[in-house]
Parts: sequence; C-alpha cells; structure tokens
Amino acid sequence: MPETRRSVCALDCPDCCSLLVTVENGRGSKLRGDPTHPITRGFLCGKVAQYLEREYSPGRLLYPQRRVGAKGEGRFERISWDEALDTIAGRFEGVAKEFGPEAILPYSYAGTMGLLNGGGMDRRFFHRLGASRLDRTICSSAGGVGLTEALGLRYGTEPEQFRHSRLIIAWGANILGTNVHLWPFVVEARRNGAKLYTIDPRRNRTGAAADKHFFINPGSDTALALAMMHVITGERLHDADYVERYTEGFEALRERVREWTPQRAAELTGIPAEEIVTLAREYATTRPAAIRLNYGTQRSERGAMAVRTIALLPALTGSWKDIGGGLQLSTSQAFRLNRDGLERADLQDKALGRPARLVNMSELGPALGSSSVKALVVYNSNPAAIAPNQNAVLAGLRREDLFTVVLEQFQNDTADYADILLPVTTFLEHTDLYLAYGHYYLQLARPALPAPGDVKSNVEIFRLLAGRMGFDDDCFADSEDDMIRTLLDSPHPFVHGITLEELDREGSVRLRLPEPFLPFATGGFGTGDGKCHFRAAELDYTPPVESRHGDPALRRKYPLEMISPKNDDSMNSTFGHRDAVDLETATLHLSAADAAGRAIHTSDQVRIYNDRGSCVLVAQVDDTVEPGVVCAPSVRWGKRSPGKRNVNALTSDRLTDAGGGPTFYSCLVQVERIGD
Ligand SMILES: Nc1nc2c(c(=O)[nH]1)N[C@H]1C(S)=C(S)[C@@H](COP(=O)(O)OP(=O)(O)OC[C@H]3O[C@@H](n4cnc5c(=O)[nH]c(N)nc54)[C@H](O)[C@@H]3O)O[C@H]1N2
Ligand SMILES: Nc1nc2c(c(=O)[nH]1)N[C@H]1C(S)=C(S)[C@@H](COP(=O)(O)OP(=O)(O)OC[C@H]3O[C@@H](n4cnc5c(=O)[nH]c(N)nc54)[C@H](O)[C@@H]3O)O[C@H]1N2
Ligand code: SF4
Ligand SMILES: [Mo]
Repeated sequence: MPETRRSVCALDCPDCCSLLVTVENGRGSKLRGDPTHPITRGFLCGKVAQYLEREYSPGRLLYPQRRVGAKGEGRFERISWDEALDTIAGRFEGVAKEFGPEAILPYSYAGTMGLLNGGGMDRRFFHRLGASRLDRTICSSAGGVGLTEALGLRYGTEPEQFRHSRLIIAWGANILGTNVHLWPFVVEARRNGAKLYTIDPRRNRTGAAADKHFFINPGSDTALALAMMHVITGERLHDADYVERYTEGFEALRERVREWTPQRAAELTGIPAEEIVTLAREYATTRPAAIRLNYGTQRSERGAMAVRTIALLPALTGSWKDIGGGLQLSTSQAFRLNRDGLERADLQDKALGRPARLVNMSELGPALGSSSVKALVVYNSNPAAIAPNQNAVLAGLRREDLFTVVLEQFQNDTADYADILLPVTTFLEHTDLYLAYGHYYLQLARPALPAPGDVKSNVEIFRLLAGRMGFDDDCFADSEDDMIRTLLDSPHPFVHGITLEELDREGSVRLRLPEPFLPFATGGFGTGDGKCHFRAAELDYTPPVESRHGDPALRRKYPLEMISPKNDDSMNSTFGHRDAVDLETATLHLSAADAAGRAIHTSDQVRIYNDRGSCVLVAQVDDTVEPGVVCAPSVRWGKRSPGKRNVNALTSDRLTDAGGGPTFYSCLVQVERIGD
C-alpha cells in the first residue's frame, strides 16, 4: 500500500515548500506540494517536482572515497568510514599543531536550509576545534545590511497579503523563476485590477508577464529610488501623517533628494525621466502598493545602498499601514530561535580563549592564495562553480599543500578537488527544522525515505568527527531532537511556546504573529525609538566601477555589462548534473545591436572575457536585454563547459559597499564569436 509522508523542501528558496512524498515498498514514487499549506498550496516548482530523479540518480555519491588522481581530475577510490574519519582527524591534528587550528577553514552555504544540517553540529565542531570562522556573505549580506539600515529589522510584508495589493512592483525579483509561490497571490491581485510592474536589466519571465517592464541599467537602482523620493516629496505625495508619527528626518530627506531629479536618474538608470515621474506618482497614490524586492539588486557594487533606499519608500508613502502594502525582501529575522544555543560560539573560548579569525567566503580565492589556509572543509556548497573569480579559487584548490574534505551528494566541480570525499543524505533522508525567508511558517521534516548506500547526514558526520577528535562536551552527544528543542528554547514572543510535539503533529506552524501581520503599521521599526530613520546625509549614489558609468578605461576594453542571474529551472549549481539545466545555463543573451556589431548569430559559440578569465557560451540574440547588457542564466558546472570554466571565471572578488558581499552583477566583459 502506498503511504504518504511529509517533508519540507530544503533548497535555498524563499518558498520553503511543504511536501508530500508517496512511498511504495520503501521507495519514493511521487512528490507533490501539500495542498493544505497556505503558501505551498499544492504545487511545486519544476525543478523539485522532479527531485526523485536526483534522489535516485546514478550520480549519487554512496560511499566515502579517497582521491587517487590529480586534484581536479575526479579519480577516486572507495574507503571505509573509519579510514575516512581517521584520516581527517589525523590531518586536522597535524595542521592544528603545526599552524594553529585557524589554518582550518569550513566553507558552507545553503545547500540545505535545514538549521541542523545547515549550521548546527558543524558550527559546534569548528568552534570547539578553534577553526577559522566563515563570514557567510555569498548571497544576501549586502541586502541584509541595507534592509537593517532602513528598517532596523529584516522582515516585512507576508506573501498572503499580496492578494490585496493594487500595485505590485517586482524590483530585481524574478517571482516566476525564484519565488513562484508568491505568484498565485499576484494573480489574485491582478484579477481584482492590480497592476504588476517589473524593474530589471533583463525582461525575465516575470517581466514578460508584467503590465509594464522597466529596463534598468545594472547597479543603478539607488538613483531610481532617490529620484522617486524627489518626485514624491516634491509633489507632496508622501503620507504626512505617517511620516510625522513614525519617521525621523523627513525635512533633511526632502532637501537631500532635491538634487536627484528624474533627469539625472534617467541618465544613470536608462529609464526615461517621464517614466520615473509616472512610476513615482503611481507608487505613491495607489493603495495598497507592495514592493517585492529580491536579492538581484544587491549583487552589485552599490547593492547595500540600493536595498536601503528602496526599503525607505514605503515609510515615505505610509504603505506599511495597508494590508497588502509595505515591502518584502526577507522574512527570516522573525524566526527568533535560539541560534546561540545551537551553534555554541562559546566553545571557541575553550579552543582559543577568543573568537577565531573571520574569513569572508566571497574572497575564497585570495584566502586560499594567501596560504594561511591549510585545510578546507566544504559542505552545502560548490565553491569551484559558484564563488567569484573562479581562476583564483581553482588555483587555490589545486594547491598540493591544501588538505580538502568535501561532503557532497554529487560529484560536482568542488568534489573533484577533494582529498577525502564523503557522501551525504538528501533532505528527504534526515530530520531537520526549517525557517523560511519568504513566509512566516516554521516547519519540521522527519526522514521520508531511507538513506541509500553508506551515506550519512552532516549532523552525523560532524558528531563522529567530534568523537574522533576527543571532544567530550555534552553538546556533541545531542540527538537531532535535542538540538531542535534547544532551538525552540527562546523567550521571543514570535516563537515562544512552539514545541517539538506541536511541530511533529502539524508539520508546519505559523509563527506567533497576528493575522494579518502589519509589522510597521504604527512604527515598530528596529530602532531605539521605533521610528524609521531616513538618515538622509548617508544616502548617496556613485556608479559601480564595473559599469557603463564607471571606470572609462576599463569600459573601453570591456564595453558590456554582464549579469548572471538565477536560471528558472535550477538552483544555483545544485542541478548541474541535469542535461536540460546544462543547456539552459550554457546560454548568453545579447541584444541584436550588440550581436550585429560582432557578427554573432543565435546558436553561435561565443567567448566572453575580461582580465580575470574567459568562458564559452552559446549566443541567444533576443530582446530580453537592452544594448550594453548581456545575461547568462547561472550557475553551470564548470566541468561540463568548454575550457572547464563558467561565468564565475569573469566575476570579480571586489566586495559590495557594505556587508562584504560579492559583486556578481557588476562585471564588465567583452564578447566575441568563436570562428568555425
Ligand atoms: N529557479 C531558481 N530559484 C532560485 C535560485 C535559482 O538558482 N534558481 N536561487 C535561490 C537563491 S540562492 C536566491 S539568493 C534567490 C534569489 O532570487 P532573486 O533575487 O529573485 O534572483 P536573482 O536572479 O539573483 O535576481 C533577480 C533579478 O534581479 C535582476 N537584476 C540583476 N541585477 C540587477 C540590478 O542591478 N537591478 C535590478 N533592479 N535588478 C537586477 C536579475 O536580472 C534577476 O531577474 O533565489 C533562490 N531561488
Ligand atoms: N555568477 C553567479 N554566481 C553566483 C550566483 C549568481 O547569481 N551568479 N548566486 C550566488 C548565490 S545567491 C548563492 S546563494 C550561491 C549558492 O552557491 P552554493 O551555496 O554553493 O549552492 P549550490 O550551487 O546550490 O550548491 C549547494 C550544494 O550543497 C549540496 N547539498 C545539499 N544538501 C546537502 C547536505 O545536506 N549536506 C551536504 N554536505 N551537502 C548538501 C548540493 O548537492 C549542492 O552541490 O551562489 C552564488 N554564486
Ligand atoms: S525550490 Fe522553492 S518553489 Fe521549489 S519546491 Fe523548493 S521551496 Fe518550493
Ligand atoms: Mo542565494
């Protein structure tokens, strides 16, 4: 008899779907979205609807292995878990003795969003070891700083409320591609007469479905936001009552944005001045108006300021008062769990007597180049493919004196550089607790399927390694349930009283928030006085160095701005083993004007290059980008590409204006046709 088990999608996606797994004779036969979940609403995205392909793929790693070929070559032989763990513990002890434990660096991101396997036992282990700490900046840290500067907090409008909006602005947000469970609410709003506008350097699927698309030059969003403020304050379209009660610094803001005329912004953004004026007026006078801001805006050199200025707009118009107003970038900070208890940073005292040094993951190339890292442990991430300045990263991974451990499900680019390669479970095979960054439901998943071969979870592997290293602190004996109970042990009213038993019973539990949740309707900002502080003197914009208005010498050499946003049907590099995904991410979109000047036609192989490196893609000449911009949906496995490089051979390890984030989308390149 088929049985239905519950699970949660662990991929790095705002939707954090609730799943139903059909199991027949111990084997998963079907995956679907839970129809009773208020956000999942019974459907899954295309990539996860087919997740059982990945689960049962012949490409799954099933046994521990040791490298026998050269680094990067990908030749391995099977070993036992005992041998693998003993080798790792022995090497760590050796490195710690010779160079100090900070010569060991963990490298992980959100391959799983599960709190235990994403950052639980691993954190405890590395803290106790005294290893370097990783600053996990690769995705959202610039935006996180920008949002915090604006609101003092990192949460906002709940997705369910978008159905009440009359104007929805998807600002650097490809809702249909990366956040598809918001879409039904957008559809409902539009059925009731709402308009959807998109602001993006490329007309993606969401832009194609919108009422109006605004092509914006990459990295210029701050100029647009400041000009919108110019129009709104100049024409007195702001909400005077809201501004008076719940904000601080309005007069200074009005003064500050006086110089930010629509004409000036038009020059920088490429959006005509009249359109900026109309957009600002419509935004300020349509109620409710909601902004879905996603992380696309903050992967540029001015990313933090872009998010900050955009996130100030709803305070100016009082939109936070309205059901269906406000703004959403992330909801994650509402999950006030006991992360300190989970991660146990205090264990560093035991190892070092102080906090360990911090290494920025967006600068992995320089970090490995400096030789201060002697051992690297990669899990939940594929840095050989996804980190910026790939040639520097690969040169580091090739170092003979670097001992590299990789915990993976698949033999991806990074796995090829491992000394020891450990096979891990998928989210369908282990217990974990999930917060979301696109809604307000906390979810628990128990194993739905048996783990194949000899695979183990991250939690189990770091627990075993702690044992091998002789760490006898009680926390290393914690079970998964112990760790979840620790996380739930929080006095904050949003989570207080949620128990493991409730989660086991319900699967998904709404945070203890009022419904509807209007976080800033009457102040409540995360500032000392609860008001939104405009801090006008700090608001400013200069174009990215790598942009059309940046360094003129660089631009003469490399005249095209390259963005490499998310591919609709994949998840960063996670599905890089799929042929269809490989094909989609082998594409470079360019305008007819840029193609004609280079004698490039659709289906031609093209080389994209700059001073950092080059990669080969297939041209697609279309009108999804304007002249001057090229777009490569990402991220492909380098090992499947000609020359074994993907677009990150071109991206730079220059950091964002704040937050230490990467600048993937501030990247000047040249493109040429590869002759026949
Ligand atoms: N299908 C799919 N879904 C995913 C992912 C995936 O790889 N594939 N990845 C997941 C992850 S890790 C994340 S962080 C989220 C990210 O989700 P998003 O932030 O929505 O994804 P991005 O593609 O980075 O950026 C969104 C849009 O911003 C645009 N953009 C680029 N530069 C600029 C700019 O300067 N200004 C403006 N206004 N727009 C700009 C891009 O063209 C893109 O259409 O998605 C998650 N979901
Ligand atoms: N050019 C360009 N580069 C980018 C981006 C871009 O838009 N353009 N986006 C950036 C962003 S936003 C992000 S978040 C990063 C994402 O980069 P990564 O964090 O590296 O994400 P993925 O490429 O999805 O790789 C996650 C890996 O984790 C593995 N995994 C899944 N579950 C588990 C588990 O339980 N245990 C272990 N050990 N492994 C597991 C998967 O098999 C997969 O190989 O990429 C960044 N790089
Ligand atoms: S990737 Fe996102 S949309 Fe797809 S199933 Fe997972 S949470 Fe849902
Ligand atoms: Mo991300």
